Amino acid sequence: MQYSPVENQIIRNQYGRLLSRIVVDAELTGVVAAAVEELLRGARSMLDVEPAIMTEIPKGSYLHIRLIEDAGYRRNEGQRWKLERDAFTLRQVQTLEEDRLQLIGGSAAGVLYGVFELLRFISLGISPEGLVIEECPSNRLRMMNQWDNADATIERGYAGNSIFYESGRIVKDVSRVRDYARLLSSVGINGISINNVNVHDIETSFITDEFLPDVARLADLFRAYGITLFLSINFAAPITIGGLDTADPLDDTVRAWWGNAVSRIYEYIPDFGGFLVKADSEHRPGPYAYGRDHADGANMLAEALETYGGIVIWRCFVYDCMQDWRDRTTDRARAAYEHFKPLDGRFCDNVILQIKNGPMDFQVREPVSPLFGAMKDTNQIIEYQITQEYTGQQRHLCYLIPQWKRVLDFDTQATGAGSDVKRVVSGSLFGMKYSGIAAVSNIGDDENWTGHPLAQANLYGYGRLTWNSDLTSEEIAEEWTRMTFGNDITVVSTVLQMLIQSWPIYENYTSPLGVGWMVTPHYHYGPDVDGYEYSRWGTYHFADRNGVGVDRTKATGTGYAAQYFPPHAEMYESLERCPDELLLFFHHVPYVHRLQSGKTVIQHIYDTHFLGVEQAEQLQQNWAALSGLVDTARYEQVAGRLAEQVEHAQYWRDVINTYFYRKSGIPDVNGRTIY
Ligand code: GCW
Repeated sequence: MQYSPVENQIIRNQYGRLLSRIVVDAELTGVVAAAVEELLRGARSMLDVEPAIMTEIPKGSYLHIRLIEDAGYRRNEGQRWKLERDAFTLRQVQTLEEDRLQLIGGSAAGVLYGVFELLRFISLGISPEGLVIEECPSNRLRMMNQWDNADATIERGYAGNSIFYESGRIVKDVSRVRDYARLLSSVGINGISINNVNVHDIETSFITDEFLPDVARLADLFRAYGITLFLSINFAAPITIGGLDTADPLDDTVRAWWGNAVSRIYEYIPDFGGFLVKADSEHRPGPYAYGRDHADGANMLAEALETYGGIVIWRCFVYDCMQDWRDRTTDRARAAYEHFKPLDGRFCDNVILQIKNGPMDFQVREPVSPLFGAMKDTNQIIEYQITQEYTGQQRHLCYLIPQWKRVLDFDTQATGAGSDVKRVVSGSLFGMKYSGIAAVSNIGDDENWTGHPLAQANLYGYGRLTWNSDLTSEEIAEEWTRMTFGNDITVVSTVLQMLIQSWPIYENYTSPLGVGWMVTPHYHYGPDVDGYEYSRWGTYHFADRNGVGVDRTKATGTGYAAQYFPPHAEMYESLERCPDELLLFFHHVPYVHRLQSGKTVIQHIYDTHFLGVEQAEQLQQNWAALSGLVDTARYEQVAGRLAEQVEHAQYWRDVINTYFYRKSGIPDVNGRTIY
């Protein structure tokens, strides 16, 4: 959204002609007004034209914006999450008399998305000649989750403080939030929950008259960009702020309390999206305290919201966080499936389960959650983490789109071949009413939004992938790079390559072969191999002098592997067929176990850790070669982060290698320095 001036004269003239006159066949209010304003901003800046907005069709070249079926959508609020309403077409119509670019949106939001597509094309230098684009998003709900707290801190935030809050209140000056809404809508995001899923004291009151006027201000702002506002709620709110002595979901007074709370919210925000709920997870209150289950809890809220078209998004990140490390029968990876699979079919229509990727947490490498595909009668969406909690905290470069794509492309085999996760979450596999993707945001009030300037690619890419799950990681990275740094071929190819290589590089020098963790407890940044080994969090690697890894087989381990459909269950169960990259997630093996790659586990650990550091150094050198080709401010920011990454990768390498050398006593065959 820099809208840098277009350098290619042909492209500039073509679009300059078309955009000098814009006919808008729709009321210039709300989302359409925001779309047109954005278009003007882009046209001025990229093409140096001042478009004339007209209602009559002119002669010659022009852009024609039309909105079809908006009335229908407005009449029926239930249509809000329909895919078709976000669709748009963009095509050039050339005859002897006219040269027209035509943008037709299926709703005001469709017009907005079409405008952003057009701006993207201009900025990427894609000619309007013969353009025929028909776009409809892959997913209905394209959600952003803020983990922002009212005190302006952000849980797992690595880019400064919150742009939403200051000193316990919603900010007065919302200009930054408006820019954020623009950013999000430019990549098709259509829902946002504005507060942390860990709902603390102040945020519990967001659903009261004290805060609702302010929440409504934000809802107004997001609405103008086609984004629906949600709140995370505290399941114990009836006690904490309602003065009741229970939050039992089957208690009539509790149900009435939520009914009132919800009707009050809709007085302020008529198109309020609904609630995001973290319950019975990491000490958050929930239905278990009353002997009820997650369906009871979610359905109670769903019934309150139903009259208004609201929905409940209920998180499946439920596990025993007070586990005894000596208890080898409990397995955190199994937890979500065990808690939720038996409830399939019991949730109201307007409940959606939000399933975290992966089954443990947001580690650098995990298998896909076996819950995908396992619930045929339940709305479900996947949860990604854009903020890099376990992937370098925006100090290390880690482009996450390839990781997310692997998950979306995973064939669960739930109904035979072709049961990809992307079809589960898009709702097409089981014909679900609600479906989609959610992710935890990576932005804060840093001037560049994401701390690491290149981490913006993850925010951008998340939206693009969610809009169109068939885009490749490379396509997304290239779009972002060119729109961010211009079309210089050296810059584009270097940044593109850096992004694409970054996730495997990060994996190389951190925890090996899918075993995960080995991070400093609580902070999750640096290496601490045994940091969580004897803790209550259920995150162990079981390294001893002979071997390492978690036995999750059915035959001898925790049985987790059996949660998958065949043939995955058998593949993960088998020591020979389990993919190397996940070996230690599924098996406990001797250090001398030979991987499919031919290397022993211990040699693989040494090799990848030495290699990872060399690769990080290479990233630094590649970037250094762009000195003078990228503006100084961004050049230096990235260079600074890469220097830290290299130093820190060396630290990871030495800690991990030394740990395993000391445990195993097996030297590196190449005799490199291990301490
Ligand atoms: O990964 C863990 C984080 C917590 C987070 C939790 C969750 C919001 O360390 O900070 O809490 O996941 O997803 O609920």
